[in-house]
Amino acid sequence: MKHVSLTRFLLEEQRAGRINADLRLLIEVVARACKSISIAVGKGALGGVLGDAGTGNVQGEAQKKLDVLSNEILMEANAWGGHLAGLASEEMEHAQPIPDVYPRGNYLLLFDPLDGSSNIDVNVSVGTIFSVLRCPEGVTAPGDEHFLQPGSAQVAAGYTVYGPSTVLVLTLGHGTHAFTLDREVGSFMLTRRDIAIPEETKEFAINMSNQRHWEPPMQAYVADLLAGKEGPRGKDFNMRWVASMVADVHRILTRGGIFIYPWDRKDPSKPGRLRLMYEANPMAFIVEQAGGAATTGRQRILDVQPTGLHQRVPVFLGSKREVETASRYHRDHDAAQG
Ligand code: AFP
Repeated sequence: MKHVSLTRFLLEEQRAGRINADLRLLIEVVARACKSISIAVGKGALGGVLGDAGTGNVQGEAQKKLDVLSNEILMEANAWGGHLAGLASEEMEHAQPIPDVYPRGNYLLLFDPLDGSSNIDVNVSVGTIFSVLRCPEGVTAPGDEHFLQPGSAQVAAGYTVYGPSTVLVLTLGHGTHAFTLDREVGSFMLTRRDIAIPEETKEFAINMSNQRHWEPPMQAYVADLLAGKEGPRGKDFNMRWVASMVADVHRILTRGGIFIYPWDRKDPSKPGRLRLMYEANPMAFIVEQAGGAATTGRQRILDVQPTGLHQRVPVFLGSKREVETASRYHRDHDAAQG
């Protein structure tokens, strides 16, 4: 079967009037950067890029060499194209306007250059997550505040998972589609159009080691999952946890499930681990466009009004009915609290 390339897919989206030339170029540039990251990740120990970089990021986390390299690849690829006004990254404290020497465009790009870093050295799938917003009218040198738009304002979002195969998953607001990297040709080829997540599931993804730190509705919800057929859910559930969000989300896009990183009292100042702007928002857009749902347990993630570039939110995403069930435990708990 002859697959359509990402280049042709984007051209057809432009001809259909769903994207403009600048956004098409932006997605092509990000995809090319992901190819370079895939090659670097794929070299493993032979590439001299495993292990720690000996530096820390704004999150106070040790950076892996590949974190820094992936960030540099995405920054360099996007600087000269003329399609962007600014970039923001998990690895940089503040947003960066495009340097004056280059023409500026109308889009803002946010990314987690290499999500799942703790899995790099043990050869488990990692990925790149990106989100695209419009630069506000009249702003030529965007600062952090110009990026603080709700997820519903995204014009595109995607991730690339570097696993046994390298797959770019993309939404432009008209469905969610998957492109597999053909390494011989060096092109991403359309392998799944209009992905649809099953509405029901028997599989959940959560880091159970945090269980004692969760709030009561979360404890109740997971206890009912674990009670299985004999419990209130009346069915047995399976569990998966890769600890690379891109890998867990990709499994859910492929066969359904619910992914949860809830608030926990390990560090009450942080509402969970995942960042809103370049992890939760793009993944929520992708999942909703595939017929799934994404909430904080109490509100739709895409409706959250950001207050900080690196703010965190609790994340419940995946099969629509299951996300609704998990969110209902939280709403019922809050109602009972009065
Ligand atoms: P790293 O990039 O530091 O490995 O974190 C990955 C991540 O942000 C997300 O991809 C995982 O779902 C989550 O953290 C795993 O968190 P735990 O290590 O606490 O399970």
